[in-house]
Order: sequence, then structure tokens, then C-alpha cells
Amino acid sequence: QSVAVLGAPFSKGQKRRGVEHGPKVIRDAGLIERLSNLDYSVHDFGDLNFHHLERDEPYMDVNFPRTVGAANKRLSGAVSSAVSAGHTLIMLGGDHSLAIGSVSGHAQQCPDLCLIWVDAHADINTPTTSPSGNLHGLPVAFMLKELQDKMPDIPGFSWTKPFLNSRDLVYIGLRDVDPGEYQILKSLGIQYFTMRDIDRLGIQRVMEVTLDHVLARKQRPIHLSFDIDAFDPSLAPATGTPVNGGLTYREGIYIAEEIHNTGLLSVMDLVEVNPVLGASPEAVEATASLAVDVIASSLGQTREGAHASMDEIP
Ligand code: DIR
Ligand code: MN
Ligand code: MN
Ligand code: MN
Repeated sequence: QSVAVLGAPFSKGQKRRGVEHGPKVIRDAGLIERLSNLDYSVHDFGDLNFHHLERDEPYMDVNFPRTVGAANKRLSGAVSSAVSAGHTLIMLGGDHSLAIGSVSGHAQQCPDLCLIWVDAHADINTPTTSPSGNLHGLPVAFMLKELQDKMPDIPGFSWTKPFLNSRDLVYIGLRDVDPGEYQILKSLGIQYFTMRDIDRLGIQRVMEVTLDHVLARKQRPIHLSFDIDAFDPSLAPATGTPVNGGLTYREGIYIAEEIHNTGLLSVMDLVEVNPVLGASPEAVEATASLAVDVIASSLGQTREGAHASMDEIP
């Protein structure tokens, strides 16, 4: 079993600087060593290089469309090659606009993938509904076939076409959904679990329904797109758009463990860790170390330990 790690130091999908340093702080928190301890052969592909575009005027109200489009095109190719080489891939962001490239590159190799989106936000705005003009609030809208008519030809994105059916997507952790996003979620009948749903049902039931929703018809590769702001800001303070009332540590780890237990995790994004926004070095370290814990659990680290069989008791 081999795991590839790919850094994507990119921040132009939103306006706060610092999220491009996410890959570095997550590596510094010991990611590679933790994955090696899980008995994977770990291939660290390093960080992608993204080019700075001099002229990149907004399109409608969307900021840096060509810069974000070009970065995602590059990421898409890198993800596609890593998956075709047989690796399970961990993509370290960077902001969440990177999911456009990550999921589309994954879909090139695995057209029947499903998408589990763990986030405080739905990231399904269109250029018309976006209140911010930040592309990290739009990635899912680029992917969904059902939104094709709502998405204009944004400069920088001619390389990608919608590839995902809305029934193959589930959200977990929502608590800050824009009005236009709510309309889309409802009109497409997308399966989602808000923090209130987690309060009502418990995370065990939420994961049961989530995995049943995407896997009941057939077993298929899972793309897990994990925005660190899904966690409560007390646990993950170093992020650009924190929202109170997020996942507990145990809920986040349980989500990751259940996804590992399917045996179907194929690509995971871990995005929106922004070390510049931590109030102290400790706040940054806590956020990065939480990111490492979620990744390790998604790849099979267990709370009962990884022990040899019972007949080997010393
Ligand atoms: C908001 C915030 N929905 C927007 N989105 C964020 O800008 O479209 N996503 N922060 O992670
Ligand atoms: Mn997000
Ligand atoms: Mn978010
Ligand atoms: Mn396992």
C-alpha cells in the first residue's frame, strides 16, 4: 500500500494571505513520519509550483479567475498521475478552491468516484450567488453536472467540465450556508448533515447514512475533501473563516475512521490551514497537529492501537 503526499501552496481562492503555508506546517507537525508508522510506503511529491499571473481582472464578481484556474489545471494533472500510478493521495492545501483540480484530476482516473465534503461551508456558490467573490466558496459548483447551466464560462477554467452527479455528494458539518447555496442544496436534493443534524442523530448515524448514500448502489472510490474549518474554532483556530459550533475532536476522528474502514478512500484533501491566522505558535501547532491526526485516522490509525495478532503476546 502506498500513499502519496502532494502540497499545493496556493491562496488566491480567498483574500487572506498565509494559507499557502499550509503544506509546510502540516509537514512540520510530523505527517510523513506518522504515515510511515502506519506501514505505508510514503511518497512525498513535494509542493507544486504555481505561477503568478500579472493581469487577472475579476470576472463578474469572481476574483483571480485565471490564477485559480491555472493552478487547478496543474493540480488536476498531478492528482491524475498520482492516482493512475496506484497511490492513495493526500493533497495538502492551500485554500479550498484547490478541490476543483483535485477532484477533477481524481475523476479523470475514477469517473465513478463519490465525494464526501466535510466543511462548515457548502462551497457551492455560483458567480451569481457568491457574496464574497472568493473562488474557495465555489468549487462544488464547477463539478456538478446539474449546475452546468448556472455556471458561465469563467476565464481560466475552459480545461474542466462538470463530471459529478449531485446524488454522489454528501456534506458533513455545515453551519454557514449562503442563501443561494441553500436554494441549490434544496433544489438538487443534495444529502447534507449540518451540525444540528449531528447534534440530533449523533455522528455514528450520520456516517452510517452518509456511507449508505454513496456506497449502497455500488462500491466506488471515495474522495474526501476535508476543510479544517469543519472543526470547532477552539480546536482549529488557524483558519480563514472559522465558525463557532463545529465538530469535536472525536466527531472529526470518527468521520475519518469510518471512511478508512470502507477501504475505499482514494484521494483526500486537507485544506484551509492558515498559520498566519493563529493567535500564537501554539494555536498554529494545534491546528496543524489536528490536520495530521485526521489524515492519519483516514489512513487507518486506530484508537485501539495497531497490534499484532493475539498469538504473539510476549
Ligand atoms: C462563503 C464562505 N460561503 C463564500 N466560504 C468559505 O465566500 O462563498 N468556504 N469560507 O470555506
Ligand atoms: Mn471549504
Ligand atoms: Mn469552510
Ligand atoms: Mn486498515
